[in-house]
Amino acid sequence: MNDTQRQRFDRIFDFLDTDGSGAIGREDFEALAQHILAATGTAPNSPKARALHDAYRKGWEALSDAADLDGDGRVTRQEFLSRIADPDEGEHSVRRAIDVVGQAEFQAIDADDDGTISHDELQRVLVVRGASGQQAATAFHGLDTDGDGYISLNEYRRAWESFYRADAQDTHGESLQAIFA
Ligand SMILES: [Ca+2]
Ligand SMILES: [Ca+2]
Ligand SMILES: [Ca+2]
Repeated sequence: MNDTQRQRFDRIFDFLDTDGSGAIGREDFEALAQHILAATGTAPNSPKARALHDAYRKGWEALSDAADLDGDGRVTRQEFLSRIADPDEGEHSVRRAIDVVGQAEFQAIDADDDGTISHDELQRVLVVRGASGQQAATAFHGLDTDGDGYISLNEYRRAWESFYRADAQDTHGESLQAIFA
């Protein structure tokens, strides 16, 4: 992996290790689900909230299947980095786990369930996470690659793929950095 990829993978790890304990556990995924529910104002017992919790639980299972190499129920930074750069794109890959979480996150941010993320929907979440209105606007325009004023699930996923590749021209991936700021 190159230096940019290493930095990004470290950042993804730090994002997932919500309590900064140095290892990702089931409780971190529960905390992530709680954070996104709070940031989007989703009612805790709604079907949408339950679906989100399910998705994060599946994400954790996929991550631990892929990267908990010593089977102790935690994924350390070393375990994470050794597996995320693996080209295996199968069912039990770190990327698959993050894709599951990313899709759940997309659905949570899509507050009105119209299948797209509007500028207001993204801004609400990013501002709760500490971004300025300007940073949120920049992130939105970077993610809305076809410029139709909405972020589709495909646009969101392409940004992730670009973030992973970390090549020279990945302005889309850069936009995701606002989410991990
Ligand atoms: Ca482990
Ligand atoms: Ca929407
Ligand atoms: Ca769009």
